[in-house]
Amino acid sequence: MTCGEAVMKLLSAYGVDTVFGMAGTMTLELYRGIARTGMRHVQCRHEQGASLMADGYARATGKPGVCTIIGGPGVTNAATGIAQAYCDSQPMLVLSGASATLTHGKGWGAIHELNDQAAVTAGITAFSAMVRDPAELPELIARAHAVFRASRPRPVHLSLPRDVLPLPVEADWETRRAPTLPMPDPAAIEEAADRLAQARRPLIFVGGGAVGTGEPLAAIAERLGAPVLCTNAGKGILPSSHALSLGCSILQEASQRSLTQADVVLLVGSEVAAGDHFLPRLEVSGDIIRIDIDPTELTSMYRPAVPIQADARAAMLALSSALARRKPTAQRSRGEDWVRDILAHNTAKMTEVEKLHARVWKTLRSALAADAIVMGDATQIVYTGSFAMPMEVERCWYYSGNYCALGCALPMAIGAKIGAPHRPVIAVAGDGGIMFTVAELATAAEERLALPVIVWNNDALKAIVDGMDERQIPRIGVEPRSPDFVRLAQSLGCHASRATSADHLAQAVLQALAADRPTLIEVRQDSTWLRA
Ligand SMILES: Cc1ncc(C[n+]2csc(CCOP(=O)(O)OP(=O)(O)O)c2C)c(N)n1
Ligand SMILES: [Mg+2]
Repeated sequence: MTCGEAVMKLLSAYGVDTVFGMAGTMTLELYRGIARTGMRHVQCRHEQGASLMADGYARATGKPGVCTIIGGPGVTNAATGIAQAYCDSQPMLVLSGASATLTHGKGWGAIHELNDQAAVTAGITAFSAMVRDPAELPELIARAHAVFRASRPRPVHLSLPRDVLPLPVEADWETRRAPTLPMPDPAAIEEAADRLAQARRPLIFVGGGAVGTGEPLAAIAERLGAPVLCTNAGKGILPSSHALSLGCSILQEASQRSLTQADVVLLVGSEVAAGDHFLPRLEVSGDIIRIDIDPTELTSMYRPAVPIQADARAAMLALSSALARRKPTAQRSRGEDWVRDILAHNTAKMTEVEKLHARVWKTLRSALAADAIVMGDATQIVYTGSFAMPMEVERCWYYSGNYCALGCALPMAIGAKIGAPHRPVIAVAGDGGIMFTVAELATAAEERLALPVIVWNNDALKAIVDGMDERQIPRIGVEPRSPDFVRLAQSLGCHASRATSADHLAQAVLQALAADRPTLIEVRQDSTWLRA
């Protein structure tokens, strides 16, 4: 067995059955391993596609997304998806090739040479290692799994030099058990329960780290009568239809104000990234109780009075039972009135363009089952969607406002559809964003994915146009000429159409979800039907 085969065999034993990649001469032995294990290999058209697909796969399945890429340009191309997964705490294993060990640091001009390749991704991974000997791999891969399963998940990058991958490996490598999760300190839970029970106006704010805490979250919110705000990553943990849900409305004024009105804020599994609220910093007036698996988050600018480092689910279950033993001051009905009031204020303040966006979301919602996954790009319609697209189920709405990389939605949706083939998945991107990764439509067509890809076309990089107009800066480089999206998609092997009415859009999405290939559906912002 070569080292390349041994690595893939070990990953297979850890449960990896799909990899996203682009082969090269330096990674040939990895492909011998892929063949040997019978893994599914999804061939991207650009390594940014591979890393973003791996990210989308991780979001849809909860399992690490794996990519196999060459060193040098493969790594620099993949960097965007790796960095996004880092920002959004997603598990991802990047296996890259590398030039021969002896050439490292010499500047001899080896093919795909990248000075200190491990360092290139060090800042966007939990760890990045250059493997020098096959014998290092069982420990490094066990360490990657420990990061994915027992801490804040983040990408891991292993560089495998072209002279290491063909080396012989005699014995079979074995998997190692993942460490247990950190449990909450009982004294801190009691203190948190005391403070929450005594609060007059408690409020709860949950992020992606709170996924999986649905039942204790609802129980705590109901016991306290506390409104629940969420970030984009936390959408659906408490269903949007719950009377205490404020949804992901943190972009909106009345929701932002609520954080200055609450006397105690329970903040769970979130760094409160600026990409979710577009402010340098949210103002929070009351005492903060924070639960986070990452101790470094607990010292950030959202400084907690009670910092609890723990697995969020374990901590929320403990907090819920501690609260069941106390009589809270706040009342459920008051909390529900407060939520109604905030949501009404938010709705009254919506702009005309947001109302157009909301019309599209309403149509999409009507065509999609509750467990459908929506992958959003950095486009204005998705910013609005964070509050205008309700979600009843967690892990269904993804918009990476934090890294905010144009082009992420299509490859993420491809990865998600491959990981969760029986669930509806759609991508929503702007006319600017779709062009970054449009080549991956060919990947989706080749994989025969029933994937609707909505392109919100306003003939502009509108978010930037608005910024320039506001500051009276001439519009430079923000009105690119788009291709004919319908013909472009068709030439890449997809179905395609342009929405002519709300009904047509809903029908087109339903058809696309049952089609034999992806379908690009263009929705023009200047459509008269949107204003009808
Ligand atoms: C990789 C990358 N480059 C640049 C930007 C800056 N940027 C943010 S939004 C935006 C405009 C996007 O245009 P489009 O996709 O058409 O969406 P719209 O704002 O028009 O809805 C740009 C250029 C970015 N977010 N990501
Ligand atoms: Mg646009």
